[in-house]
Amino acid sequence: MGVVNITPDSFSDGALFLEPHAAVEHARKLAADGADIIDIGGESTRPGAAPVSEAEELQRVLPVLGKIHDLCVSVDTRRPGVMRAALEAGASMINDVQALQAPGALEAVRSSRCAVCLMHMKGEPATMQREPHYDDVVAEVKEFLRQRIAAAEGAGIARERLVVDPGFGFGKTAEHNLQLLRRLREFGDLEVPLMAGLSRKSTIGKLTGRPVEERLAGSLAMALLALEGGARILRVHDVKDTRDVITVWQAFNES
Ligand code: 8Y7
Repeated sequence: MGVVNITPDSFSDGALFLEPHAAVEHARKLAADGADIIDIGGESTRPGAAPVSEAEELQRVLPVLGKIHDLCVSVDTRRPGVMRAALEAGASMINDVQALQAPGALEAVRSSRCAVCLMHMKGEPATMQREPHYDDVVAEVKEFLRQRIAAAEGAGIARERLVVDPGFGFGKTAEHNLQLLRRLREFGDLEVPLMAGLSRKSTIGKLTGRPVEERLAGSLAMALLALEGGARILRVHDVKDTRDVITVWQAFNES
């Protein structure tokens, strides 16, 4: 999954793709580089990011979606209104960092046949990195995801449509993120495909001392570790390089 942020303040590529034309071009490049899914988002969930109105979010996402509906597009949103509009405009997947907890979100995706990513986040984006605490991060994240799978199924969303994601960096310290990565295999118990987003994240910065534009090697190491832990969708900025990691890993695993 290749990331296209249509925001003025993303930490990884802020404002690079705010113009619809630039975003479309970048999406096409990521697809050509080997992304199976393009994830587009119009709201930055970075701590301290400026809030975005629903109208503004729609205005960022829809013009881009309209020009790439030949691709498999995921829309990163927490808003039911944006989910509905995106699905109407041809989105194949909804990637919700709030796991369809907003009132009306389950209903917004139910009648579609889209895939859904249910991600774990502790707290709210603005404050989630203020001393997050867990007794057992893996058990707690897993239990949350188990409950959200049940909520989705209960609302009539077939299990076959679901993907889960532990939400690296969303209300987690570097140590929490490493613990999740070490024990990623345990998420296999949930029996839905696992997605992981570690690309360029601050844990890599913390470990290597590198600024965001120098985190490619760290991101590729994380990608390989996530694959080894059972992740089957990697949400990344550097598609071409991550593809090579996947190719090598797949060859290694051929008996
Ligand atoms: C993730 C994500 C972000 C992630 C899923 C960033 C929208 C921060 N991270 N969605 N979104 N998983 N499913 O660093 O890890 O790209 S935004």
